[in-house]
Amino acid sequence: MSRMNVDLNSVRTMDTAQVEQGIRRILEQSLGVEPDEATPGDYWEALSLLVREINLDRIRNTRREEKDGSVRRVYYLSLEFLVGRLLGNNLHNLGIYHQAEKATASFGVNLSDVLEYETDPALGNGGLGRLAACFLDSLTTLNVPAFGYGINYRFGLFKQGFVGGKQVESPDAWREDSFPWGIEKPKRKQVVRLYGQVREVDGKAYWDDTQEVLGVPWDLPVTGYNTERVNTLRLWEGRATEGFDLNSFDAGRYQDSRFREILAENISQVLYPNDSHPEGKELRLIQQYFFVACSLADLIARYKREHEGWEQFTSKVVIQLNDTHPAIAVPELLRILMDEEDFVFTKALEICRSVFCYTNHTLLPEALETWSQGLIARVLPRHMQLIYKINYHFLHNEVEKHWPGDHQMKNRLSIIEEPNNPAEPQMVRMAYLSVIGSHKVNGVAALHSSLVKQKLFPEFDELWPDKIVNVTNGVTPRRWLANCNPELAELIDSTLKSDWQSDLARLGELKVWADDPEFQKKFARIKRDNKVALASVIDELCGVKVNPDAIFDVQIKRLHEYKRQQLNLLHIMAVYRRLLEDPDLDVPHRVFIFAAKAAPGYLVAKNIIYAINRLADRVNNDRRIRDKLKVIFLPNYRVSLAEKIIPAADVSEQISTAGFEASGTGNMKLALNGALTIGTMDGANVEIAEEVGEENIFIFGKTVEEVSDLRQRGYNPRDIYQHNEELKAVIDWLASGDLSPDEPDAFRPLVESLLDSDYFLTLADYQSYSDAHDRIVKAWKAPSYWWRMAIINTASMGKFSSDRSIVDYCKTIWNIGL
Ligand code: NBY
Repeated sequence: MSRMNVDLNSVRTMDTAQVEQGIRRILEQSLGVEPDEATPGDYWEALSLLVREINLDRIRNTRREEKDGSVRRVYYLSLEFLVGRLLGNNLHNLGIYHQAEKATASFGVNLSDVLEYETDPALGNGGLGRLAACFLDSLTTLNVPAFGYGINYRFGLFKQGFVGGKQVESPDAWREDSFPWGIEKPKRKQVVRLYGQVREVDGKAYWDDTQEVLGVPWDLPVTGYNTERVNTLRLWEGRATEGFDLNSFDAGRYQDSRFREILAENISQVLYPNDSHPEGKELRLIQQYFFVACSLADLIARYKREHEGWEQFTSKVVIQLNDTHPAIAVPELLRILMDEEDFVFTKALEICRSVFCYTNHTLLPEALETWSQGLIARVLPRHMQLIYKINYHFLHNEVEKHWPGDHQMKNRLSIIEEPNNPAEPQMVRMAYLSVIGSHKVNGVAALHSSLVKQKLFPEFDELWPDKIVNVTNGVTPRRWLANCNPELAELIDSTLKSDWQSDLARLGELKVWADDPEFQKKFARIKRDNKVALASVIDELCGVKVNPDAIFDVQIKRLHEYKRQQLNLLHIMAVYRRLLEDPDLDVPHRVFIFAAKAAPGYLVAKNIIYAINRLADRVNNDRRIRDKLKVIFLPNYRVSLAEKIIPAADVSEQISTAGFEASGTGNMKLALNGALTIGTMDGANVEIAEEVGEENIFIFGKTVEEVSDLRQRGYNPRDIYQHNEELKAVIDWLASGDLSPDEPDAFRPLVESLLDSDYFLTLADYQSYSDAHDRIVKAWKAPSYWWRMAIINTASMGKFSSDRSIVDYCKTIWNIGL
């Protein structure tokens, strides 16, 4: 194969011998090992380097084709990208998975073992980071020119282990393993300025006396399915500027000269491990500004290489802000336009507003980012001035025009939040800055977007009725079905004979097979194979043997009180009690599987993990219940573990308090793989129920309206506790210390949170949840009924492809024709 102009067809038609030759060449010439001495890890590296060569050729083609500047590019700014392992995904996308399988087999190694050698880069917390990765996959697949911009953290999200059932965190130094996907691009480095002060001369602002740090990009090629395009994920790494600052060193200001180095080396060290509570630390603000400043400078330089003048900027560039984490981009672009490019304020703001758009992922008040005015003014003095300027313009022109003379409204909508107590600092509301600086704001599921309009930003929605829109999340069917569940993918291929991977709506054609006994048998067989595979993972990681014929009931997501793993826990305790009371109870065997990381500072969440682990220990070793119940908490949940759990799930727990889960995306992945959902009417569950039909999902619990009514009437969890015998018994048991004899008060934080406030209405939804589980048991007992439902679930997930989400973004937000 020629090294230039590698098109997809010439890659796809590579035969096994060519892949084999490629592996041999790299083993011998790059890694210096003989094939018969190579370890599976060496094979992983050789195959990855081979794919990297192909990708690099193809990325050059993409760049060549875009040179004429005719396209509008999407820039997706996100502090998190949970890309997952890349080799298997790339082999699938390039259409050479089977050749690679045969080639490795010819060396006597198994490709799926080889793939396990790849580190799983955990450059994100949860759904928000994984969504960004699915979107890059779909942007590329849909042939949309796009860049992802983020940070190349040295330490990803911590590794989770359990010691005596308690979560312990250890650093994830993922880059210390070999990682052939990232390519350093020193020529594209940027200088970022911090601190200093602003001088004004003749009405022009000069930001001086700054500390400088370097941002060096690492590029990860992003391949798509069945497309020539290769997009780029560009991740910035902080470095000290070259050499010491001798001036300040000579002057004896050693501290100062070291300062830049220390600062620079820390910027990209570690991902903050919170998935809902923003960390108000100076370093976090610096991380945000650092990657925003590098990315904007980089995309402006690209624009200038392709275009003369600024006229076309707004038609060639669109910048999506993934939550408010990159919101400082608004004043940064304003600063560049005004201070460096001599635009007047109103024109500069207009440009900002036509390129930025903002995605909101949460309604939780404590999750909305604010920064103290004093901190921004110290770290980014010019930006603080510009935020005031935006705010003044917004309040005194736009708000004043719509609500003349209404001072209360100005206070309500001000970017600057006045403290209740004058001793407290003024806070900058990043969400307001993002709304005011963008042309579109979107929520991530229909229900969530309507709550964004009604509860979070009602005044903005009145002022700008077309600004807030919905784009329901989606997941890439390549990673989350084709790659993680190859047997099911094959069954679908052979049944449909159409390209469902690039048009997921095609899955709908499976519905006619839902009642077919032969098809059901095949579908059920695949699920069982996947459960056998997961059972061996469980044995390996937890030392517990589980029965693959049991119901595998899974709850996999970050640990948070609003996601209500504690509700699941209470119900399992009740099931266990029922079995102890009557060990002959005619119920199917059940395995409840959890996987979740808790933010290191979130004590109640950690307490819930500890309780589940303690219960698991008790249940799994109790001979009396004869294996009818097992409880598993898999450690260190991450993308690669999700890929093993999801294909093996029978039941998907999506049980958040209504109104709190913005969308959820695990719910989509699980249903796509034929798991039945037990869920509340929250986030995208509402749309999943709509797609699969009410009879194919187990809905329970209070709706958003009922939640707010109950709160208004005054909710007292103790009333429910007193009146529900089973619930009272399990909570008393939890409080008794029986599960933790060495530490009788161990579960007090959890018990107190349930009985004293129960902010997330766990007790209020308990009975309805338990009843829904009874319906699941009943359905499981009628296999033809169960598999019919499972097949309909898979068949109905067409809407939840991230390809559909990206088409929606293109149409309603980015104004990109496809
Ligand atoms: O975004 C999640 C939502 O909870 C989920 O419902 C939705 O499906 C998903 C994609 O839209 N949000 C999320 O994952 N958020 C975070 O991970 C996160 C991370 C950092 C911070 C806040 C939230 N932070 O403030 O530092």
